[in-house]
Parts: sequence; structure tokens; C-alpha cells
Amino acid sequence: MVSASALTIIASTLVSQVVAHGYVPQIKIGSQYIPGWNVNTDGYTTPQPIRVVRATKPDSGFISDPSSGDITCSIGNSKLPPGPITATVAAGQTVTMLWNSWPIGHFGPVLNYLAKCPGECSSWKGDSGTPWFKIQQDVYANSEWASDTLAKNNATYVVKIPKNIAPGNYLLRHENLALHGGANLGGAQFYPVCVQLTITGGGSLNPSGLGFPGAYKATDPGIHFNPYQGEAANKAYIPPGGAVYPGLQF
Ligand SMILES: *[C@@H]1O[C@H](CO)[C@@H](O)[C@H](O)[C@H]1NC(C)=O
Ligand SMILES: [Cu+2]
Repeated sequence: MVSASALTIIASTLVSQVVAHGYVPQIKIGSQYIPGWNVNTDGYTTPQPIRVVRATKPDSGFISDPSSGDITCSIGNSKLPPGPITATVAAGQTVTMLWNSWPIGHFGPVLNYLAKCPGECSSWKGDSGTPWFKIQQDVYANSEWASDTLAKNNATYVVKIPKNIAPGNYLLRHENLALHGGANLGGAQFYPVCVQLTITGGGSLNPSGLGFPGAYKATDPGIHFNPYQGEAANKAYIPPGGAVYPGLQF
């Protein structure tokens, strides 16, 4: 007898092969373009290319369980990069995330976090304890969700690195949270992308406090949320993960 769960696995495998929501094949720091993770080629290349953007496997599908280990850095977070690599950015500068595309109507906030790596980022999963802190979030402005703004802005999003954090190796966790199915419990879609950075300059602030997994619950009002209730409800929306860490300077 073929169990229902086996059928579910088969069905979800098929779905994951056809779904192509968006991924980050390239980032930009200053005038420099740096390869990100290309879901169509990088995972199928031998030897596996070493990228500053963490691999997502097998594709760019979403995560729907915020307590899953995948919530840290994307599907397959258990897989570390094959070698050490970071992109260098000065504190106070920006990292531009160049998505391949983003569908209008996959709407919700864009959330950004950092975590200081205890040594090399490429040998650290970032999935235990509470090393993360929120540095930037865009929610709903001018009657538009931040992800729609991202989509219209050539699928790009600019992350500002705080001026006053301690220099070192960090994971940047940049995330689209799509709420088009969020009216149903478990219907929100998370698309986190992690970038391995070396931050130079800076100050002495060493924030932390959030865990991935840990910071989000399926029942959070910013996750179990119906974005079709209209302007007033959308303006009152409070994203998960709390406020931007206090005391950061930009
Ligand atoms: C849009 O972004 C891509 C990189 O993701 C870039 O190659 C292209 O030049 C950009 N287009 C415009 C109009 O800025
Ligand atoms: Cu989708």
C-alpha cells in the first residue's frame, strides 16, 4: 500500500522541480558584481562552485515551516559551502541583492538580519543559539508591499550595513516573506538568502538575540496574516522578528 505521506513526498518533489519563485544569482558591493547562487547551474556543477551566497537545494522553493532548520539560510541549510569565501564590505556601505526575478503579488515584507560568525562563516550553520539581530526591514509603504517594490525595482534590494557594529565575519540573512497564502495557518512562504560577508571598519557593537529557527512561530500575527483585508490592516501589519536592533547607526 502506498501511504498518503509517500504520495505527498512524490507530489512535493514534482512541485519543487517546477516552482521557480526567485533566487539571488548575483550581489553587488560598490561597483563590483559578485556571483551569488544560481539554482539552475551551481548545484549541478562538479566540483561545486564556492559562492558567497549559501546554496539552496534543490531549487528556489519556499519554506513554510518557520521552526524547520531550513529557515536559517534556505532549503538544505545543513549543507555548508565547499570552501571558505566571503564578500568584503565596509561598515556603513551597502550590499545590493540582485534577485533573478520576483513575482508581483507574492507580497509581504523584506526582512534583513546579521549574525557574527564565530570564525569562518563557511563552516558555521548559524542555526543554534540566538546569534541573529535585525538590521533593516521594509514592510508596506505607499499602498505597496515591500516585495512588490523590490519586484518593480528590477528585483533588486539594497541592504545597509550598520556603521557601528564590530568588524568581522558575518552571515547576512535577507528574506522575502510572501503572505499571499498567509490567511491560512502554515500558508506563509519564507525565502531566506544568506550571504557570507567580511565587514571591515565599524565600531564595537556586538548585537545578537534572535535564533533561526526560534525567532518565528507559525502563529505570529505577522506570519498568520491575511494581506487581502485592505489598506488599514496592511498599514497596521507588524512583521515577525521584532524591531530593528536598537542603537544601530547607518
Ligand atoms: C537589472 O538587474 C540586472 C542584474 O540582476 C542587470 O544586469 C540589469 O542591467 C538591470 N537592469 C536595469 C534596467 O537596471
Ligand atoms: Cu511562489
